[in-house]
Amino acid sequence: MEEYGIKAVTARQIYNSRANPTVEVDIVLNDGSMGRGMVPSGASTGRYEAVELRDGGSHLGGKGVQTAVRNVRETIAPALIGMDARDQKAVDAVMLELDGTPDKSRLGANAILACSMATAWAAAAHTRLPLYAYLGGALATTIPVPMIQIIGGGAHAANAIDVQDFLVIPLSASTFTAGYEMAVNVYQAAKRVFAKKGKPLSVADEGGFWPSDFTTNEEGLALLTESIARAGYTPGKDIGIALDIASSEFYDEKTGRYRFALEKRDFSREEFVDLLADWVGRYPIISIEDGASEFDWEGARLLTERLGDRVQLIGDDLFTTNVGRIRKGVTEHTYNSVLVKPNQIGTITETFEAIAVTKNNGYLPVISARSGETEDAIIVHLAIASSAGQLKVGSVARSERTAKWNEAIRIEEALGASAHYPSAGVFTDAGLRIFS
Ligand code: 2PG
Ligand code: MG
Repeated sequence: MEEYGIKAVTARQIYNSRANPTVEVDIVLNDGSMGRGMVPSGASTGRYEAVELRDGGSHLGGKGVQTAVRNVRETIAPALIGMDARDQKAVDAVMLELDGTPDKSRLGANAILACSMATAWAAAAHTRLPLYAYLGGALATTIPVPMIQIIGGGAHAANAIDVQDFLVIPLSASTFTAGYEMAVNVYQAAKRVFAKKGKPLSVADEGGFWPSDFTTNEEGLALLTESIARAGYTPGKDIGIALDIASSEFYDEKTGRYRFALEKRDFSREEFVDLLADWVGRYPIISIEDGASEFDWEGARLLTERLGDRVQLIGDDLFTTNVGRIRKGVTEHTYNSVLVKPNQIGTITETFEAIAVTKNNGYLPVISARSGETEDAIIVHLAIASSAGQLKVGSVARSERTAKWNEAIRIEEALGASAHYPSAGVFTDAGLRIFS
């Protein structure tokens, strides 16, 4: 028996950071090497994401994943046993074939991804390499620039405000660890700014502050800019602001209008583009995600025409880590960046394909966690293995978030002088005029 052969596949239902069930898979190889995959889950999910299979019914609010677990045990495991764990592509291909649907709705993308992740971890353990080095090779030394949430709204804060994420990106740090420290300082400063303004302090799903008592969405921008300054940094020079508008959540497909419920205001696509451009003119915003709805390609194109030379425009719901959709974006000059979430597509192989297509077309990949997370830190390894350059994980608080950030600190230390941290170069090398 070959030592790298898959010997056992075990699946179970565990729970994520939002107390929802999710799939966990352990894969053991003949030599005893073990890998574990734990699947994350979104709240503001895109319509075109691969299907997360949930049991339905009344038990656990219908969110159980026992069907997906059973699919691993009964259908996937028998097919994977005996396969070479080092052949990630073959393992993923077998699962795609077993599933046979374009959206992985038969077996569930959660069942498939857990096995795909576990295979990668097990093979890395077998080769005695850290996962990033196993997947990426000796030259995979780029530590990603972090995009870190300070205020969490939208679907992650019961829609207390409409905009979902107010984030910071360090621009003047020369290492990941130093950049991360800057974000930590901003987080602590934001805590003081909230207190000074008499705002109650609680946290949203990804560890950022919950926007209680806000009267406008713009208030989040003002508060964040003030927090950056209070932490001792120059907004726009040391630290840039990123927004995830997650606008699909408040876009009305029938009327084609964007509605800020908090402000009781709604906008045509042109007006919404105007609003975002106005914000970019008045705040140090260098990145905007889902500034247009996943159903509004024209709005996304308009936004790109308007801001695409100086702001990173990320498609999350619009692209759903789907190569076909990313290619459509490129052809139609829509956005200039892609949010990459393994569970939007369902295998490690397809995740890497999405990153490759993104880069080959001159778009910027941003590897991302989900709002419902686990202690698994695989996305850090995927970001480094693929030299993606950027990573979005949520805030600097809560252990499912720090599990990732702390792993990046460790890897930067382990790589020592070989570590490459692109800092603001990730944007300027792509031709974005973020400092003008
Ligand atoms: C997003 C993610 C992470 P969710 O929209 O980018 O912030 O949220 O996982 O809920 O889709
Ligand atoms: Mg998003």
